[in-house]
Amino acid sequence: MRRSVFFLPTLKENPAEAQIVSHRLMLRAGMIRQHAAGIYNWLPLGLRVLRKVERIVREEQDAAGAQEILMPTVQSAELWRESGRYEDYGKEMLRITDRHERDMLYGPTHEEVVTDIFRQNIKTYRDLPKMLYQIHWKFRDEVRPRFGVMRGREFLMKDNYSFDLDFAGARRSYNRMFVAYLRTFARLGLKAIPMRADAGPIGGDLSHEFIILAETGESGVFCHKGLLEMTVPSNVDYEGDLQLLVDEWTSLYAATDEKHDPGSAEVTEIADELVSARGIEIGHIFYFGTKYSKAMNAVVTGPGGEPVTVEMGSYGIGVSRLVGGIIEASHDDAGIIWPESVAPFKVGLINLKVGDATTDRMSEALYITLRKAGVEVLYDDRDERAGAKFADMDLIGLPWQLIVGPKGVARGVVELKNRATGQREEISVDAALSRLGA
Ligand code: P5A
Repeated sequence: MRRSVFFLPTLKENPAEAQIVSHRLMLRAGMIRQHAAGIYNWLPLGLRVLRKVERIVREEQDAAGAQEILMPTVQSAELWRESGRYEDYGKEMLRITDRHERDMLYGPTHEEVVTDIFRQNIKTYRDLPKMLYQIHWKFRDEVRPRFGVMRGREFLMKDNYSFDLDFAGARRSYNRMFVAYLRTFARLGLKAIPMRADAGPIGGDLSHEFIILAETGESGVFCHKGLLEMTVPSNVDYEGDLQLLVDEWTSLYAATDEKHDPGSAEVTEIADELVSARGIEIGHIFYFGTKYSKAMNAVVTGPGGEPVTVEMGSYGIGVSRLVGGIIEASHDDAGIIWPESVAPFKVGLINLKVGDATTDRMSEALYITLRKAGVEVLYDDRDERAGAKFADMDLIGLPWQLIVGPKGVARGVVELKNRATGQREEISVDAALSRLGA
Protein backbone atom coordinates (compact mmCIF):
# COMPACT_ATOMS: atom_id res chain seq x y z
CA MET A 1 0.00 0.00 0.00
CA ARG A 2 1.26 3.46 -0.90
CA ARG A 3 1.10 5.92 1.95
CA SER A 4 0.22 8.67 -0.56
CA VAL A 5 -3.14 7.04 -1.27
CA PHE A 6 -3.75 5.13 1.97
CA PHE A 7 -6.54 6.55 4.13
CA LEU A 8 -4.47 7.02 7.27
CA PRO A 9 -5.35 10.23 9.10
CA THR A 10 -2.62 10.32 11.78
CA LEU A 11 -2.65 13.08 14.40
CA LYS A 12 0.39 14.89 15.82
CA GLU A 13 -1.34 16.06 18.97
CA ASN A 14 -2.85 14.00 21.75
CA PRO A 15 -6.65 14.10 21.54
CA ALA A 16 -8.06 15.63 24.74
CA GLU A 17 -10.85 13.05 25.14
CA ALA A 18 -8.52 10.05 25.48
CA GLN A 19 -7.55 9.14 29.04
CA ILE A 20 -5.54 5.99 28.46
CA VAL A 21 -2.61 5.30 26.21
CA SER A 22 -4.28 2.77 23.90
CA HIS A 23 -7.19 5.09 23.20
CA ARG A 24 -4.80 7.98 22.53
CA LEU A 25 -2.65 5.90 20.21
CA MET A 26 -5.58 4.37 18.32
CA LEU A 27 -6.88 7.87 17.58
CA ARG A 28 -3.46 9.29 16.77
CA ALA A 29 -2.55 6.35 14.54
CA GLY A 30 -5.75 6.85 12.54
CA MET A 31 -7.14 3.43 13.50
CA ILE A 32 -10.53 4.49 14.82
CA ARG A 33 -12.82 7.50 15.03
CA GLN A 34 -15.68 7.88 17.47
CA HIS A 35 -19.17 7.91 16.00
CA ALA A 36 -21.13 8.35 19.23
CA ALA A 37 -20.35 7.55 22.88
CA GLY A 38 -18.87 4.04 22.94
CA ILE A 39 -19.48 3.51 19.20
CA TYR A 40 -16.57 3.58 16.77
CA ASN A 41 -15.70 3.65 13.09
CA TRP A 42 -12.78 1.41 12.20
CA LEU A 43 -10.52 3.00 9.58
CA PRO A 44 -8.28 0.91 7.29
CA LEU A 45 -5.26 0.62 9.62
CA GLY A 46 -7.42 -0.32 12.60
CA LEU A 47 -9.50 -2.74 10.59
CA ARG A 48 -6.39 -4.58 9.36
CA VAL A 49 -5.41 -5.23 12.98
CA LEU A 50 -8.95 -6.17 14.03
CA ARG A 51 -9.12 -8.70 11.17
CA LYS A 52 -5.79 -10.25 12.15
CA VAL A 53 -6.84 -10.63 15.76
CA GLU A 54 -10.09 -12.13 14.52
CA ARG A 55 -8.22 -14.59 12.31
CA ILE A 56 -6.06 -15.89 15.17
CA VAL A 57 -9.11 -16.21 17.42
CA ARG A 58 -10.92 -18.12 14.65
CA GLU A 59 -8.00 -20.46 13.93
CA GLU A 60 -7.75 -21.44 17.58
CA GLN A 61 -11.52 -21.93 17.91
CA ASP A 62 -11.50 -24.17 14.85
CA ALA A 63 -8.47 -26.10 16.14
CA ALA A 64 -10.33 -26.77 19.39
CA GLY A 65 -13.22 -28.32 17.44
CA ALA A 66 -15.69 -25.42 17.44
CA GLN A 67 -17.74 -24.64 14.32
CA GLU A 68 -18.41 -21.13 13.09
CA ILE A 69 -21.93 -19.83 12.55
CA LEU A 70 -23.38 -16.33 12.23
CA MET A 71 -26.40 -15.27 14.24
CA PRO A 72 -28.45 -12.10 13.86
CA THR A 73 -27.53 -8.94 15.77
CA VAL A 74 -31.22 -8.02 16.11
CA GLN A 75 -33.11 -10.59 18.16
CA SER A 76 -36.68 -11.26 19.11
CA ALA A 77 -37.53 -10.48 22.75
CA GLU A 78 -39.65 -13.63 22.93
CA LEU A 79 -36.67 -15.93 23.43
CA TRP A 80 -35.46 -13.76 26.29
CA ARG A 81 -38.85 -13.97 27.95
CA GLU A 82 -38.53 -17.76 27.74
CA SER A 83 -35.15 -17.74 29.48
CA GLY A 84 -36.36 -15.19 31.98
CA ARG A 85 -33.61 -12.68 31.15
CA TYR A 86 -35.71 -10.08 29.31
CA GLU A 87 -36.62 -8.14 32.42
CA ASP A 88 -33.44 -9.05 34.36
CA TYR A 89 -31.02 -7.63 31.82
CA GLY A 90 -32.08 -4.08 32.60
CA LYS A 91 -30.90 -0.91 30.93
CA GLU A 92 -27.80 -2.43 29.37
CA MET A 93 -30.05 -4.01 26.76
CA LEU A 94 -30.89 -1.86 23.76
CA ARG A 95 -34.59 -2.48 23.23
CA ILE A 96 -36.17 -1.88 19.84
CA THR A 97 -39.79 -1.93 18.63
CA ASP A 98 -40.40 -2.92 15.01
CA ARG A 99 -43.18 -1.55 12.74
CA HIS A 100 -45.59 -4.23 13.99
CA GLU A 101 -44.99 -3.15 17.58
CA ARG A 102 -43.05 -6.34 18.26
CA ASP A 103 -40.36 -6.19 20.94
CA MET A 104 -36.91 -6.71 19.53
CA LEU A 105 -33.45 -6.06 20.90
CA TYR A 106 -29.87 -5.64 19.73
CA GLY A 107 -28.07 -8.69 21.11
CA PRO A 108 -25.80 -8.12 24.13
CA THR A 109 -25.01 -11.87 24.01
CA HIS A 110 -26.47 -14.93 22.26
CA GLU A 111 -27.20 -17.75 24.74
CA GLU A 112 -30.92 -17.64 23.90
CA VAL A 113 -30.52 -17.54 20.12
CA VAL A 114 -28.03 -20.40 20.03
CA THR A 115 -30.13 -22.52 22.40
CA ASP A 116 -33.06 -21.99 20.03
CA ILE A 117 -30.93 -23.12 17.07
CA PHE A 118 -29.87 -26.16 19.04
CA ARG A 119 -33.33 -27.27 20.18
CA GLN A 120 -34.75 -26.96 16.68
CA ASN A 121 -32.03 -28.97 15.01
CA ILE A 122 -30.40 -31.40 17.42
CA LYS A 123 -32.49 -34.19 18.86
CA THR A 124 -30.16 -37.02 19.82
CA TYR A 125 -27.14 -37.55 22.06
CA ARG A 126 -25.35 -38.94 18.99
CA ASP A 127 -24.96 -35.38 17.72
CA LEU A 128 -23.17 -34.29 20.89
CA PRO A 129 -20.87 -32.70 21.82
CA LYS A 130 -21.25 -29.50 19.78
CA MET A 131 -19.47 -26.19 20.07
CA LEU A 132 -20.87 -23.36 17.95
CA TYR A 133 -19.29 -19.91 17.77
CA GLN A 134 -19.48 -16.63 15.96
CA ILE A 135 -17.43 -13.45 15.75
CA HIS A 136 -19.95 -10.65 15.70
CA TRP A 137 -21.01 -7.26 17.03
CA LYS A 138 -22.74 -6.89 20.36
CA PHE A 139 -24.41 -3.89 21.91
CA ARG A 140 -24.47 -3.19 25.63
CA ASP A 141 -25.70 0.18 26.75
CA GLU A 142 -22.92 0.56 29.32
CA VAL A 143 -23.47 3.28 31.93
CA ARG A 144 -19.94 4.54 31.46
CA PRO A 145 -18.54 3.70 28.05
CA ARG A 146 -14.91 4.74 28.22
CA PHE A 147 -11.32 4.12 27.24
CA GLY A 148 -12.16 3.86 23.54
CA VAL A 149 -12.70 0.31 22.33
CA MET A 150 -11.90 -1.09 25.79
CA ARG A 151 -15.35 -0.42 27.14
CA GLY A 152 -17.49 0.31 24.14
CA ARG A 153 -21.24 0.10 23.77
CA GLU A 154 -20.92 -1.63 20.40
CA PHE A 155 -18.05 -4.12 20.37
CA LEU A 156 -16.83 -7.19 18.53
CA MET A 157 -16.99 -10.44 20.48
CA LYS A 158 -16.12 -14.03 19.79
CA ASP A 159 -18.86 -15.98 21.53
CA ASN A 160 -18.85 -19.75 21.66
CA TYR A 161 -21.49 -22.05 23.15
CA SER A 162 -21.03 -25.70 24.07
CA PHE A 163 -23.64 -28.45 24.33
CA ASP A 164 -22.94 -31.73 26.10
CA LEU A 165 -24.84 -34.71 27.41
CA ASP A 166 -23.52 -34.60 30.97
CA PHE A 167 -21.27 -32.73 33.36
CA ALA A 168 -18.16 -34.72 32.43
CA GLY A 169 -18.68 -33.72 28.78
CA ALA A 170 -19.37 -30.09 29.66
CA ARG A 171 -16.18 -30.04 31.69
CA ARG A 172 -14.22 -31.35 28.71
CA SER A 173 -15.66 -28.57 26.52
CA TYR A 174 -14.80 -26.01 29.20
CA ASN A 175 -11.24 -27.32 29.35
CA ARG A 176 -10.89 -27.17 25.58
CA MET A 177 -11.85 -23.53 25.60
CA PHE A 178 -9.61 -22.83 28.58
CA VAL A 179 -6.63 -24.19 26.64
CA ALA A 180 -7.72 -22.58 23.35
CA TYR A 181 -7.75 -19.23 25.18
CA LEU A 182 -4.25 -19.71 26.55
CA ARG A 183 -3.05 -20.46 23.02
CA THR A 184 -4.95 -17.59 21.42
CA PHE A 185 -3.59 -14.97 23.81
CA ALA A 186 -0.04 -16.32 23.55
CA ARG A 187 -0.20 -16.00 19.74
CA LEU A 188 -1.33 -12.41 20.19
CA GLY A 189 1.84 -11.74 22.18
CA LEU A 190 -0.06 -11.42 25.46
CA LYS A 191 0.47 -12.86 28.90
CA ALA A 192 -3.06 -13.74 29.99
CA ILE A 193 -3.85 -14.88 33.50
CA PRO A 194 -6.94 -17.02 34.14
CA MET A 195 -8.70 -15.97 37.33
CA ARG A 196 -11.71 -17.57 38.99
CA ALA A 197 -14.62 -15.24 38.46
CA ASP A 198 -18.21 -14.41 39.22
CA ALA A 199 -20.59 -15.55 36.52
CA GLY A 200 -22.64 -12.33 36.75
CA PRO A 201 -25.71 -12.02 34.50
CA ILE A 202 -24.60 -15.00 32.36
CA GLY A 203 -25.14 -17.29 35.35
CA GLY A 204 -23.57 -20.59 36.36
CA ASP A 205 -21.12 -21.82 38.94
CA LEU A 206 -17.81 -22.30 37.17
CA SER A 207 -16.20 -19.37 35.49
CA HIS A 208 -12.80 -17.90 34.64
CA GLU A 209 -11.81 -14.47 33.44
CA PHE A 210 -8.64 -14.10 31.40
CA ILE A 211 -6.79 -10.97 32.36
CA ILE A 212 -3.79 -9.23 30.85
CA LEU A 213 -1.71 -7.06 33.12
CA ALA A 214 -1.97 -3.33 32.50
CA GLU A 215 -1.75 -0.27 34.68
CA THR A 216 -4.99 1.07 33.20
CA GLY A 217 -6.97 -2.15 33.69
CA GLU A 218 -10.26 -2.24 35.55
CA SER A 219 -9.91 -5.77 36.98
CA GLY A 220 -7.89 -7.02 39.90
CA VAL A 221 -5.51 -9.97 39.63
CA PHE A 222 -4.58 -11.73 42.84
CA CYS A 223 -2.58 -14.86 42.36
CA HIS A 224 0.45 -16.97 43.05
CA LYS A 225 3.64 -15.54 41.57
CA GLY A 226 4.18 -18.71 39.56
CA LEU A 227 1.14 -18.00 37.42
CA LEU A 228 2.91 -15.04 35.86
CA GLU A 229 5.73 -17.28 34.68
CA MET A 230 3.72 -20.16 33.24
CA THR A 231 4.21 -20.88 29.56
CA VAL A 232 1.60 -22.11 27.14
CA PRO A 233 2.26 -25.41 25.37
CA SER A 234 2.78 -24.77 21.67
CA ASN A 235 1.19 -28.07 20.69
CA VAL A 236 -2.04 -29.34 22.16
CA ASP A 237 -3.90 -32.54 21.42
CA TYR A 238 -7.52 -31.59 21.92
CA GLU A 239 -8.54 -35.24 21.78
CA GLY A 240 -6.30 -36.00 24.81
CA ASP A 241 -7.19 -35.34 28.41
CA LEU A 242 -6.73 -31.62 29.13
CA GLN A 243 -7.71 -31.77 32.79
CA LEU A 244 -4.10 -32.01 34.02
CA LEU A 245 -3.09 -28.96 32.04
CA VAL A 246 -6.04 -26.94 33.31
CA ASP A 247 -5.41 -28.11 36.88
CA GLU A 248 -1.82 -26.95 36.62
CA TRP A 249 -2.97 -23.47 35.61
CA THR A 250 -5.77 -23.25 38.13
CA SER A 251 -3.78 -24.52 41.09
CA LEU A 252 -1.85 -21.30 41.44
CA TYR A 253 -4.48 -18.98 42.81
CA ALA A 254 -4.36 -17.09 46.00
CA ALA A 255 -6.00 -18.64 49.04
CA THR A 256 -9.06 -16.50 48.50
CA ASP A 257 -11.21 -15.92 45.44
CA GLU A 258 -12.48 -12.66 46.76
CA LYS A 259 -12.06 -9.63 44.57
CA HIS A 260 -8.90 -7.94 45.61
CA ASP A 261 -8.37 -4.24 45.20
CA PRO A 262 -5.06 -3.89 43.42
CA GLY A 263 -2.87 -0.97 44.38
CA SER A 264 -1.55 1.43 41.80
CA ALA A 265 1.62 -0.43 40.91
CA GLU A 266 1.52 -2.87 38.06
CA VAL A 267 2.54 -5.97 39.99
CA THR A 268 3.04 -5.82 43.76
CA GLU A 269 4.18 -8.64 45.94
CA ILE A 270 1.75 -8.65 48.85
CA ALA A 271 2.90 -11.80 50.63
CA ASP A 272 5.66 -14.31 50.19
CA GLU A 273 4.31 -15.90 47.10
CA LEU A 274 1.32 -13.76 46.30
CA VAL A 275 1.13 -10.91 43.88
CA SER A 276 -1.52 -8.34 43.19
CA ALA A 277 -1.91 -6.42 39.96
CA ARG A 278 -4.31 -4.51 37.81
CA GLY A 279 -5.44 -5.87 34.48
CA ILE A 280 -7.85 -5.93 31.57
CA GLU A 281 -10.40 -8.71 31.13
CA ILE A 282 -10.03 -9.93 27.57
CA GLY A 283 -11.94 -13.18 27.85
CA HIS A 284 -14.48 -14.86 30.08
CA ILE A 285 -15.66 -18.48 30.11
CA PHE A 286 -18.69 -19.93 31.87
CA TYR A 287 -20.12 -23.33 32.67
CA PHE A 288 -23.78 -22.88 33.54
CA GLY A 289 -25.21 -26.38 33.22
CA THR A 290 -28.89 -26.42 32.33
CA LYS A 291 -29.77 -22.78 33.11
CA TYR A 292 -30.88 -22.05 29.53
CA SER A 293 -31.52 -25.56 28.23
CA LYS A 294 -34.01 -26.20 31.02
CA ALA A 295 -35.87 -22.92 30.66
CA MET A 296 -35.95 -23.24 26.87
CA ASN A 297 -36.44 -26.98 26.67
CA ALA A 298 -33.27 -27.95 24.83
CA VAL A 299 -33.59 -31.70 25.25
CA VAL A 300 -32.06 -34.65 23.38
CA THR A 301 -32.76 -38.35 23.48
CA GLY A 302 -30.15 -40.10 25.62
CA PRO A 303 -28.51 -43.50 24.95
CA GLY A 304 -31.34 -45.32 26.72
CA GLY A 305 -34.06 -43.40 24.89
CA GLU A 306 -34.64 -41.10 27.87
CA PRO A 307 -34.91 -37.30 27.48
CA VAL A 308 -31.79 -35.43 28.63
CA THR A 309 -31.61 -31.69 29.18
CA VAL A 310 -28.27 -30.63 27.69
CA GLU A 311 -25.39 -29.16 29.68
CA MET A 312 -24.10 -25.86 28.38
CA GLY A 313 -21.27 -23.37 28.68
CA SER A 314 -20.43 -20.10 26.94
CA TYR A 315 -17.07 -18.60 26.16
CA GLY A 316 -16.37 -15.00 25.19
CA ILE A 317 -13.38 -13.08 23.87
CA GLY A 318 -13.47 -9.30 23.52
CA VAL A 319 -12.02 -9.09 20.01
CA SER A 320 -12.21 -5.30 19.62
CA ARG A 321 -11.11 -4.82 23.24
CA LEU A 322 -8.06 -6.97 22.46
CA VAL A 323 -6.83 -4.41 19.94
CA GLY A 324 -6.68 -1.82 22.73
CA GLY A 325 -5.31 -4.40 25.15
CA ILE A 326 -2.42 -5.32 22.86
CA ILE A 327 -1.48 -1.64 22.60
CA GLU A 328 -1.65 -1.23 26.39
CA ALA A 329 0.77 -4.13 26.66
CA SER A 330 3.07 -3.05 23.83
CA HIS A 331 3.95 0.61 23.21
CA ASP A 332 6.56 3.24 24.06
CA ASP A 333 6.70 7.04 24.09
CA ALA A 334 6.87 7.16 20.29
CA GLY A 335 3.83 4.99 19.65
CA ILE A 336 2.54 1.48 19.13
CA ILE A 337 4.78 -1.61 18.88
CA TRP A 338 2.79 -4.33 17.11
CA PRO A 339 3.60 -7.98 17.66
CA GLU A 340 4.25 -9.38 14.21
CA SER A 341 1.20 -11.67 14.40
CA VAL A 342 -1.26 -8.75 14.32
CA ALA A 343 0.73 -5.92 12.75
CA PRO A 344 -1.29 -4.09 10.06
CA PHE A 345 1.76 -4.34 7.77
CA LYS A 346 5.04 -6.12 8.44
CA VAL A 347 7.24 -3.46 6.88
CA GLY A 348 7.19 0.32 6.61
CA LEU A 349 9.27 1.33 3.60
CA ILE A 350 10.50 4.92 3.89
CA ASN A 351 11.73 6.83 0.87
CA LEU A 352 13.85 9.63 2.37
CA LYS A 353 14.20 11.67 -0.79
CA VAL A 354 11.19 11.57 -3.05
CA GLY A 355 12.11 13.19 -6.36
CA ASP A 356 15.68 11.90 -6.35
CA ALA A 357 15.74 9.52 -9.29
CA THR A 358 18.00 6.79 -7.86
CA THR A 359 16.33 6.81 -4.43
CA ASP A 360 12.92 6.63 -6.06
CA ARG A 361 14.02 3.80 -8.32
CA MET A 362 15.44 1.77 -5.42
CA SER A 363 12.38 2.37 -3.24
CA GLU A 364 9.99 1.39 -6.00
CA ALA A 365 11.99 -1.76 -6.73
CA LEU A 366 11.96 -2.77 -3.06
CA TYR A 367 8.24 -2.09 -2.84
CA ILE A 368 7.50 -4.30 -5.83
CA THR A 369 9.84 -7.10 -4.72
CA LEU A 370 8.38 -7.20 -1.20
CA ARG A 371 4.82 -7.21 -2.50
CA LYS A 372 5.57 -9.95 -5.01
CA ALA A 373 6.98 -12.05 -2.18
CA GLY A 374 3.73 -11.59 -0.26
CA VAL A 375 5.28 -9.34 2.40
CA GLU A 376 2.80 -6.75 3.62
CA VAL A 377 4.39 -3.37 3.15
CA LEU A 378 3.32 0.23 3.63
CA TYR A 379 5.41 2.43 1.34
CA ASP A 380 5.82 6.02 2.47
CA ASP A 381 6.21 7.65 -0.94
CA ARG A 382 5.07 11.10 0.19
CA ASP A 383 7.18 14.20 -0.33
CA GLU A 384 7.56 14.98 3.39
CA ARG A 385 10.36 15.75 5.83
CA ALA A 386 12.31 12.70 6.98
CA GLY A 387 11.57 13.54 10.63
CA ALA A 388 7.82 13.54 10.01
CA LYS A 389 8.03 10.22 8.21
CA PHE A 390 10.02 8.61 11.02
CA ALA A 391 7.63 9.90 13.67
CA ASP A 392 4.61 8.67 11.74
CA MET A 393 6.15 5.22 11.19
CA ASP A 394 7.07 4.91 14.88
CA LEU A 395 3.54 5.96 15.84
CA ILE A 396 1.81 3.28 13.76
CA GLY A 397 4.25 0.69 15.07
CA LEU A 398 5.02 -1.63 12.14
CA PRO A 399 7.60 -4.24 13.24
CA TRP A 400 10.21 -3.28 10.60
CA GLN A 401 11.21 -0.03 8.95
CA LEU A 402 13.19 -0.18 5.73
CA ILE A 403 14.79 3.19 5.15
CA VAL A 404 16.07 4.19 1.72
CA GLY A 405 18.20 7.34 1.35
CA PRO A 406 20.39 8.74 -1.45
CA LYS A 407 23.71 8.23 0.40
CA GLY A 408 23.04 4.60 1.15
CA VAL A 409 21.70 3.85 -2.30
CA ALA A 410 24.93 5.14 -3.80
CA ARG A 411 26.74 2.45 -1.77
CA GLY A 412 24.11 -0.23 -2.36
CA VAL A 413 22.89 -0.26 1.24
CA VAL A 414 19.63 0.50 3.07
CA GLU A 415 18.81 0.83 6.73
CA LEU A 416 16.70 -1.72 8.58
CA LYS A 417 15.15 -0.66 11.89
CA ASN A 418 13.49 -2.95 14.37
CA ARG A 419 10.60 -1.02 15.94
CA ALA A 420 10.58 -3.02 19.18
CA THR A 421 14.30 -2.79 20.00
CA GLY A 422 15.00 0.45 18.16
CA GLN A 423 18.06 -1.21 16.65
CA ARG A 424 19.12 0.16 13.24
CA GLU A 425 21.57 -1.45 10.91
CA GLU A 426 22.94 -0.69 7.50
CA ILE A 427 22.77 -3.72 5.26
CA SER A 428 22.84 -4.59 1.60
CA VAL A 429 19.57 -4.55 -0.30
CA ASP A 430 19.67 -8.32 -0.78
CA ALA A 431 20.32 -8.97 2.91
CA ALA A 432 17.44 -6.66 3.88
CA LEU A 433 15.09 -8.44 1.53
CA SER A 434 16.01 -11.87 2.78
CA ARG A 435 15.66 -10.74 6.42
CA LEU A 436 12.13 -9.58 5.61
CA GLY A 437 11.25 -12.87 3.99
CA ALA A 438 11.41 -11.74 0.34
C1 P5A B 1 -19.61 -15.46 27.00
C2 P5A B 1 -19.87 -15.47 25.52
C3 P5A B 1 -20.45 -13.22 27.81
O1 P5A B 1 -21.12 -12.36 27.28
N1 P5A B 1 -21.83 -14.86 26.66
C4 P5A B 1 -21.32 -15.18 25.36
C5 P5A B 1 -20.74 -14.69 27.61
N2 P5A B 1 -19.38 -12.93 28.56
S1 P5A B 1 -18.86 -11.47 28.95
O2 P5A B 1 -17.84 -11.62 29.94
O3 P5A B 1 -19.94 -10.62 29.31
O4 P5A B 1 -18.20 -10.86 27.67
C6 P5A B 1 -17.16 -11.55 27.01
C7 P5A B 1 -15.98 -10.63 26.72
O5 P5A B 1 -16.41 -9.52 25.93
C8 P5A B 1 -15.63 -8.38 26.23
N3 P5A B 1 -16.52 -7.25 26.58
C9 P5A B 1 -16.38 -6.00 26.08
N4 P5A B 1 -15.52 -5.48 25.21
C10 P5A B 1 -15.63 -4.17 24.91
N5 P5A B 1 -16.58 -3.37 25.44
C11 P5A B 1 -17.48 -3.85 26.32
N6 P5A B 1 -18.43 -3.06 26.81
C12 P5A B 1 -17.41 -5.23 26.68
N7 P5A B 1 -18.13 -6.05 27.51
C13 P5A B 1 -17.57 -7.26 27.43
C14 P5A B 1 -14.74 -8.74 27.39
O6 P5A B 1 -13.45 -9.05 26.91
C15 P5A B 1 -15.39 -9.98 27.95
O7 P5A B 1 -14.47 -10.83 28.58
